[in-house]
Amino acid sequence: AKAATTSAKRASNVKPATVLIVGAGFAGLGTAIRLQQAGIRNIVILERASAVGGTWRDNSYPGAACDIPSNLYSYSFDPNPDWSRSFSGSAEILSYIEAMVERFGLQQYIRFNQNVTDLSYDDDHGLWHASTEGGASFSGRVAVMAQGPLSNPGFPAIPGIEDFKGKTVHSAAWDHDYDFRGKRVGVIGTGASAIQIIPELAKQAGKLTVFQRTPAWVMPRPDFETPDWQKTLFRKVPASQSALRKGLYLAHESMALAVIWQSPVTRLAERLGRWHLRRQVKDRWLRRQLTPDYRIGCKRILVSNDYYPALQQPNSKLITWPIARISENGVRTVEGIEHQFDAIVYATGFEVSHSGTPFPVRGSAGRLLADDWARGAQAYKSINVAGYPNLFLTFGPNSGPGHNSALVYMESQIDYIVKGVKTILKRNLKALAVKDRAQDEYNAGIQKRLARTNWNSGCKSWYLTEDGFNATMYPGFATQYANQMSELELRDYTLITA
Ligand code: N01
Repeated sequence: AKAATTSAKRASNVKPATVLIVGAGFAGLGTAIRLQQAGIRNIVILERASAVGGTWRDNSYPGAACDIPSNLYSYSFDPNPDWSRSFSGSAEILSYIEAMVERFGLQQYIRFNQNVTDLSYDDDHGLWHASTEGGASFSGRVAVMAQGPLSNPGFPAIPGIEDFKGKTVHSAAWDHDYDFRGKRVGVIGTGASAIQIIPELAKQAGKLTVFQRTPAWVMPRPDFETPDWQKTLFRKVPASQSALRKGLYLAHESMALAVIWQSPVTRLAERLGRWHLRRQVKDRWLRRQLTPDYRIGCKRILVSNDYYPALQQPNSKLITWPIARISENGVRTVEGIEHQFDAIVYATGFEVSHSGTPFPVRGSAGRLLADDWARGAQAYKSINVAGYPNLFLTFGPNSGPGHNSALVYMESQIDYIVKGVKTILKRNLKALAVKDRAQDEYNAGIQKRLARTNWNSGCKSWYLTEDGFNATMYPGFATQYANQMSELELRDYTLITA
């Protein structure tokens, strides 16, 4: 009774939005645009920072860029004819997002500096309530979680990290005031972020030491400046840009054959990776250190033309001995050598929560999402969770793309959310609640398909939990994902009327 009184009080304090969105990155803003286009304007977006952009605001390390071509890594409903390169840098992507906010008038919806600490469903009123760090509360009939799956920097569990007396920097929280020029710099990690940072740091650092635990598959990067005639063509004939996007989409779809499953394309892709390594690294010893020992696709495939050359600069060095600890002065490896540094860069990825969210999410009758997901995250079509009515997830369980643009998946999710909200409004529902049975059946199918994928072929990656459960990736083509999201199948939901 006490909880009901408290929630009623909270509900009376705040005028509920129709849709409450957590996060003003690509997903949250895209959702707001499509809702607005569908005539739904009572929207509130809660953003923990003081600016929009999510990943592309936070990842501003030198060399930060997208490894998916810009014409595919942008919204089909907001094409940009002016991309300066085939693979744009993070600053240009952030400008695209900022311009999108202007173009669609999204500022009115965004509440900045509102870091959500709790999201709870109130069964009595059919409302979601969000509490934020500063003590404010917001509510909405529908809640959309768009806080991003990789939004908090992750530091490895290496002993002694706190002991280091020099400068510590994480790739996802770059310190632009620190001057790396002439310094002794250690980089930990050789993933997607590291291979972009290393070539830039190699230009600045006096001495650069890279600590590699697992060598990655690195492919050539077909990056070039966009010629002016192409920008003019895209502006004058928008269909030409759509055609290029379609071509890029299909080319990436074919990559699924290499990334997700074992096929002749997998072996072809491995040959291309080995050819790239042979062409760029002549030293046999170094080549051996850089040769991956797992099937391509098991971890994220990297693309770079300047990573291998950067490792061979006279001021660079690759260390493959495992790290024993971080000391006051630098990094000590297991064979007992201490490498001394002025700065250590952690390109070690993100905190990945396989069993919850960065803040507590409470569903019907106070159930906690972290409890429901204790044995691995599960959702229906990656987007709704049984017991959490009117809640929609972007990049929820098993929606991760290994081979195609995240924005393609995002568009499918956003359009599904719009369908859900329209259904709730049109039928004047208190709630749309996915059925347990529908969620279980969906997940049984997903896990069966996952068992046969490359992600389970023996490597360690952030895609998997410690015990090998995959709640991250979607085991199929983007086209299959889009098809499953194209229809809101009402038989899989309980429709709760007011
Ligand atoms: O992080 P990661 P990331 N000792 O987790 C190493 C997206 N992204 O930031 O491979 C030593 O991939 C770890 O080693 P190992 C993309 O989805 C996209 O690079 O685990 N090393 C690895 O080398 C990507 O998948 C773009 O053995 C340790 C590295 O740190 C995701 O973000 C660009 C260690 C972490 O690699 C994450 O990428 C960048 C330890 N104790 C990122 N712990 C685009 O362009 C970890 N490592 C779209």
